[in-house]
Amino acid sequence: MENSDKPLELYCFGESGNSYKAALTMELAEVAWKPVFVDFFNGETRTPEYRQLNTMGEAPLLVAGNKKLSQSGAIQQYLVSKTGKFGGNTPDEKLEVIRWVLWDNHKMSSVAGTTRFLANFLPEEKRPAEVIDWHKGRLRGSLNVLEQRLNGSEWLVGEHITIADIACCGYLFYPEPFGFERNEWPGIDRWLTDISNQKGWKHPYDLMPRNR
Ligand SMILES: N[C@@H](CCC(=O)N[C@@H](CS)C(=O)NCC(=O)O)C(=O)O
Repeated sequence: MENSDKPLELYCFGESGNSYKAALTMELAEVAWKPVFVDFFNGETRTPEYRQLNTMGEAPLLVAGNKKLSQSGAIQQYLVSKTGKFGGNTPDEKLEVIRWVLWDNHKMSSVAGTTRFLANFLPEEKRPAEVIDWHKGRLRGSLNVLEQRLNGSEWLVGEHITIADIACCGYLFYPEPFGFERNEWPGIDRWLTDISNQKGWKHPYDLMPRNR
């Protein structure tokens, strides 16, 4: 790590599945870290102070010594490079891992996160029913891709858990309804159980602070 006697800091909040991917990667890799609460629901990511930390205005943000890194996929790759864990074993596996992380960030977590936000965290009178339904359709498309891959394969890539699994599960442990019911997707359901059986696994609401 950049500075081994100081724990890494992760700017995050409990409801953030994107933050969860970084937090869970550190937890499973047994990396020392501590959360710094981002008050997303009161607009902290839009403040000039936060934009100075992260010009992209998003959580998660990892601070490791002098290094500041945003984008969950980049943070995960950084952790792979520092720990040698969860990045795949062969050159082909490493490439597959990147392929699934990119797919997750674009097609899985962004859709799941947006749908969950619109359907649960917006004030009730502002929730756009048609937009939510449209996103739920997109989400089912992504869940289908994941289900197909996990039918007959224990993990997304190779024989062990990788950051690809940790990325793709980012939103799937949350309890709020957003169009994903575990019992409809047997392959995904089995895989989520296998992830939650990993040593050190914690639910997002037990891993990161929240203000609700
Ligand atoms: N692709 C980014 C997405 C990060 C993201 O969208 N984070 C949300 C919280 S889960 C956020 O901070 N959004 C602030 C905003 O959109 O204004 C990643 O994987 O880290």
